[in-house]
Amino acid sequence: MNKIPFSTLIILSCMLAFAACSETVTVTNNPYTGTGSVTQGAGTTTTGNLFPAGVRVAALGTITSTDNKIWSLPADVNFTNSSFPFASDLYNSYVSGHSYGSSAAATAALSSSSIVTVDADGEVFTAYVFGDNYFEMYVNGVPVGKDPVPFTDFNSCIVRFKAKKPFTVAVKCVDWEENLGLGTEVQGSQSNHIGDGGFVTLIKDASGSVVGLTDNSWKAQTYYISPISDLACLTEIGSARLSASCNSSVGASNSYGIHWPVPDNWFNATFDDSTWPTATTFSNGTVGVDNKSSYTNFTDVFDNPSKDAMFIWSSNLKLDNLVLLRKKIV
Ligand SMILES: [Ca+2]
Ligand SMILES: [Ca+2]
Ligand SMILES: [Ca+2]
Ligand SMILES: [Ca+2]
Repeated sequence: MNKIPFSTLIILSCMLAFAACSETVTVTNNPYTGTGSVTQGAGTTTTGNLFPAGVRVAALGTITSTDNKIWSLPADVNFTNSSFPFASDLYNSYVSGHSYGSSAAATAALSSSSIVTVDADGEVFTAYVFGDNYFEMYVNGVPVGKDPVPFTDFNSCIVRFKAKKPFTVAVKCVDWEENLGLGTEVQGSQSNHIGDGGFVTLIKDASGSVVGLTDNSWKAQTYYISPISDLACLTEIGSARLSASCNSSVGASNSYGIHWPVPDNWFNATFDDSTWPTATTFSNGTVGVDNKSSYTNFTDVFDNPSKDAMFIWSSNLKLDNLVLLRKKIV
């Protein structure tokens, strides 16, 4: 048998597998002029896996920036904090019987103990939620529900709370990462695939009327951007932390991350979000939910023709990995 050059073998194996051959990116050492803290390369794992049953490893870690600050990866979360309640399931393949076929079936299965009291004399509101990948929701500063599946497989949730209007919904959203600090995950032959985020909710009152939904009237601020292969691609206009000019096709083992401290009281009703950017909306196709039962079983709530909740995020669905959302429901 004739010898075949190794490079030819790689190309042949890519073609045979119908998989994309690995892309690479060169990391450029330009100066950073923004307000964040800069890290480079991978972080240190501190918790090996928050959810061992999951498809992807949902680890936690830390990383030190060039200004000598320590940052949590992918974010500080309350997943193991027993005082922060888990949301109920719309669709959760990890709990037997909880992959509901409709919002009505999921709602019918709820117990009254899942209702979190914000105002004792309030009415019961129901929020339907799909988050890519993880969320923690507050109402007037009270934790009302966290995502029971931090990374994948994709799930969806119901959050119920007793409150009085107006109330402020605040959500911490995390686009999780397998390669801590690098903002990437393994996909096919690509070891530094850049994952994306996305969050959608629709909120009904006790009578079933829609009182809130995600759209571009929400506020959205990013606190962690990664991967960045050239620090000169980042700009800021006012409080907006912009990365539209950055490479978002593939990451690298020596790419950069940008981090900002999360304000202590960001979830309270009194927090001033007036300077935050407004949320950007994204289509179902861009977020990529059209083939996910955890979304498509519930289009009666998420894609209601007259009250269509939109996927929202900060301005960069791929590179912004820790995003805080806020909206006052009146
Ligand atoms: Ca999830
Ligand atoms: Ca994701
Ligand atoms: Ca929708
Ligand atoms: Ca991402």
